[in-house]
Amino acid sequence: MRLNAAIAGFAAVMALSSGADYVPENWNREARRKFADCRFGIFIHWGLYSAYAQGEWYQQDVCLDTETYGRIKDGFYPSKFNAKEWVRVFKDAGAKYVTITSRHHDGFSLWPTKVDDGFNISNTPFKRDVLGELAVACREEGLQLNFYYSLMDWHRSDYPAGKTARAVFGEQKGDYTSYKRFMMAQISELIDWYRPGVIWFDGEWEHVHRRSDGKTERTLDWEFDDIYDLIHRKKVLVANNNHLPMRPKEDVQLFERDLPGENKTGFSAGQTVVEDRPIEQCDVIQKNVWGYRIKEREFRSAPDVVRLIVRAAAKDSNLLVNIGPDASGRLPAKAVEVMRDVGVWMRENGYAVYGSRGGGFSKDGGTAYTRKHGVTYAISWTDGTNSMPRVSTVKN
Ligand code: FHN
Repeated sequence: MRLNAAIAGFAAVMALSSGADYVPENWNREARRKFADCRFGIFIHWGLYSAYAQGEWYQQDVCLDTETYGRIKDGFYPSKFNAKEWVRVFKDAGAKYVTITSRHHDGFSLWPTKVDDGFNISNTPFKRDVLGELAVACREEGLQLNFYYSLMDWHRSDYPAGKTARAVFGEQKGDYTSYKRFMMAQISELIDWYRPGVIWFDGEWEHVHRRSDGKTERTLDWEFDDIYDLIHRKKVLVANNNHLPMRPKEDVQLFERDLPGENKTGFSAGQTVVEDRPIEQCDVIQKNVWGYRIKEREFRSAPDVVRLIVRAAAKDSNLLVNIGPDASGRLPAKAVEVMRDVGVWMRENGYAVYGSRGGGFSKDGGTAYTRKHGVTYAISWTDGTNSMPRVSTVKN
């Protein structure tokens, strides 16, 4: 008897911890639906790495230890940062939300967090609360604000180093209980202070290894149930860019630089599409880099970005397009120009995109279909040209 009860109890704990019996509440379903309706958001990769102007992986690329890398903090003064101006550009482009790197892999926080060792914006000469200013500007313009949050870390001694962090720390066992406590305290601050719509995780993959037989092996149990439950208790959605199949408690399925169901980047091999959750594809406007890179000359054109938006919409997905501001806090001029032209198209044709659901593609791939309120829209373009897509209504 007792053994059976113990086995049943154990099974229940297992089920709970894997989230298999998770049932989303009404607020959660509603927030997912609203998120899917947005269809277009702006991703911002901005942090201390922007000062090095070599992309967001610079510290790891050149194997800088945390002390050396962090020295640039004392010279970080983005004098041109103006949250209102940023948000005006995003809104004019037709974006409905903004997702910013609150803390990327380098471990630097863009808000005056009280729970770290001082590696945050309040300890730079700039001192201002970047996320706070952005939250106010987004609220004023009616844009949702979401926070990217890196799980992996190249700064803290309690982080159990995975395959990329070893380039910075060498072997580092860390103390995950302490690191998780820190992350949960930061996430609480982010939600309580700024009320984001989504916490967008990244970096779990540094502890996932794909074996030659295709199976995955994990070197860290992140204990996501505790983290996800905290976020859900505060009525915020969870997204995890882990390049893996969805967990029940994850609210948004993410595809990095890929349309759902495709695997052009090599990131999406292990991912499948689930029916009941919104999808988001993130992609870059610069070439192959998310953070600011001073030598960057190649930017996507406005028609290219619009095609990304409509192709994502045809696959029932939002598009989150990334811009990397520079160390002064300015958005690259070319990105601003492209966004302005995207906005012109969205103002005229956005009715076929916002609030729509995916309708797939024509056989030749040159037309994307979206559906909304019983109407099907065909959005067509000619490959090999730089023309904007045209929208028409499909007669049933
Ligand atoms: O390593 C990051 C990268 O810097 C960037 O943040 C992208 C955005 O999706 N995610 C990671 C790579 O998967």
